[in-house]
Amino acid sequence: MKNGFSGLFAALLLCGAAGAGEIVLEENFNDPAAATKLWGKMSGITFLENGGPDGSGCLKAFSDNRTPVLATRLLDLEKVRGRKVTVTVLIKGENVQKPPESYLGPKAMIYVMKDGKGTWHEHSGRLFGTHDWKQFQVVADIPQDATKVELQFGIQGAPGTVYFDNIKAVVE
Ligand SMILES: [Ca+2]
Repeated sequence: MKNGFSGLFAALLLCGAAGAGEIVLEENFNDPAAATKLWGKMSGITFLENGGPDGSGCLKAFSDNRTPVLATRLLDLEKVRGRKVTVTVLIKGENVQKPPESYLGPKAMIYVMKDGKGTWHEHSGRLFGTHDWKQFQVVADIPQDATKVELQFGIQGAPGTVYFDNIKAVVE
C-alpha cells in the first residue's frame, strides 16, 4: 500500500488522463505544413502563411455555395471523456451571407459521437457579413462513453470566407 500514490500517478500517466485546466489541444497554424498533416481538410480549406492576426498563419474556409467546408481534428478520447471541454477560437469573416437557417453560416463545433449517433455543439454569437478577428467559444460535456470527439471549423450553408486562428481546447 505504501506505493499507492506512485501507483496511482503511474496509472494516470499510462491512461493519459488530463488534469483540470489542462490544454488538450492548441493550434496557431503558424506552421501551415504541419497543420496540413494534422487536420482533415474538405475542398475549400487552406492554411495561410500570413492571413492570421499580426501576419501569423491561419486557417481559411471558403465557399461560394451552401456545401459544408470544414477542417477537422480529433481530440484524444482518453483526455476528454467525462469532462467539460471549452474551446476558444479567433474568427474573422468576409462577405458571409446570412442563410435562412439560424444554425448555418460560420462554424466552430465540437462533434461528439456516442452510441453511433453524432451531436454537434456550436459556438454562440455567430456573425455574418464582414468583421475583424473576434474570440468565440464552444463548450461541450463529453460523455464517459463517447466514441469520437472532433473539432470542426469552417462554413456551411452560406457563401463566404471565414478565417480561424488561435484554437485552444481546455478540460475542466
Ligand atoms: Ca496564427
